[in-house]
Amino acid sequence: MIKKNKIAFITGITGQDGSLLAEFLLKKKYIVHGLKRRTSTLYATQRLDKIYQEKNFQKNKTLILHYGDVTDPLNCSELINKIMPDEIYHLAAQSHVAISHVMPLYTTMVDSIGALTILEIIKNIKKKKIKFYNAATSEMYGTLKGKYLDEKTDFKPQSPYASSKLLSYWFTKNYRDSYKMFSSNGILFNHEGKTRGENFVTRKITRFVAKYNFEKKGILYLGNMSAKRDWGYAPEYVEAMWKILQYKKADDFVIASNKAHSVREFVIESFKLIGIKIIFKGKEYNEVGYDAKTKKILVKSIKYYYRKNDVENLVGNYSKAKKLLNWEPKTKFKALVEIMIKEDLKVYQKEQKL
Ligand code: NAP
Ligand code: F7E
Repeated sequence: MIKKNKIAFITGITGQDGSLLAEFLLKKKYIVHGLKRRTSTLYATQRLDKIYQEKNFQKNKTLILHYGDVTDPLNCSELINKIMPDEIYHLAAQSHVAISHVMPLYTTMVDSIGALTILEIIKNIKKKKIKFYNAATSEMYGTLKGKYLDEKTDFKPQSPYASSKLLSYWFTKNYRDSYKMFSSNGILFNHEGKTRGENFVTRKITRFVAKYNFEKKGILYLGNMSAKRDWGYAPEYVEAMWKILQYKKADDFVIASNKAHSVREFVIESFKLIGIKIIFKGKEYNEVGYDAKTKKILVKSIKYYYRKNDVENLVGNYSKAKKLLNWEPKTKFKALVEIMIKEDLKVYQKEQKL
């Protein structure tokens, strides 16, 4: 008997995780369909360039992109009914916490109603049991000082992003319990990599440091440098998403590294890689980081980048994923910073040639 390739549908395929997941699933011989939004330039599909070589209408294609938007139920329904995937990875989101304070309604439309829309579509499909992965987040916990957060910890969201993701988490759980659907939540802690969005703090730092390495000018303006995050390496986290849907039953899993580091530590490690020792002095809005050798100020904390009700500290506990999914993070904090700095040094040089 010929074994048929599995079919996956990824919302948010143009994002950091969606593009990495597409690459991962293609290696596993999946046929991958992805939802992309209409944009005025083709820049949005840049992260897929490496794996997207052929034209969309060619036969035997393994990566197929479709125009759509998770706030458009008719479009999503038509696509899912046509594609009839085995697995849906729902990653589409307005994923920036600070921006969710500026656009709370839009964030909720995309992050909560988007998930509900897809769950409803799957519920109404009777001829196939489609598995559903929901991209939940550690932000749902809020600040719980000194705790290793796991699947049993209570949630206390502190932003429209976190609240809207919590709603998507509950919808995913409700549909599993009420309709016996295979719908699982991955509660992923921060994960970064070479293609991390440029306005998340890690990439903002590594891009600045790479540029500084060549230009030797400028100041890196940041917000709360005392905030601590449990940072992992994104390619390992998308493998966890896949493992969650291969598990024998639908469930919720924390995916983390079990270690937290401050934004300040991330800055120090990044500059170290270009041979600069940074020393910090001052507090909050008056904090600066300067080059130990030249005494030049290279980093400044400013009020503008401070968030309302920022989550101060997040550190996970991935024991359940280790036990049931045989998943463990491999890349440690310093190695992650090095991967990102090396990439941004290359990116800078490439950009200069354009
Ligand atoms: P990302 O880089 O911001 O990507 C978000 C994706 O969603 C992009 O493809 C974006 O399309 C798409 N999107 C946004 N609004 C949409 C809409 N209305 N309809 C269709 N697509 C839409 O996020 P990420 O870092 O890859 O994260 C993936 C998912 O995991 C998100 O749900 C995020 O909230 C969640 N998460 C991320 C982390 C993390 O540390 N990375 C941790 C926990 C959870 P465009 O390219 O057109 O903007
Ligand atoms: O902020 C502080 C900021 O924006 C991390 C998303 O993928 O992970 C991500 O959300 C920390 C915060 O990520 C700047 O206040 C200081 O305390 O890189 P971030 P995030 O908010 O943790 C979670 C798990 C998700 O689910 C989200 O989708 O860094 N910080 N100065 C700054 N942050 C930014 N962005 N820019 C600054 O200048």
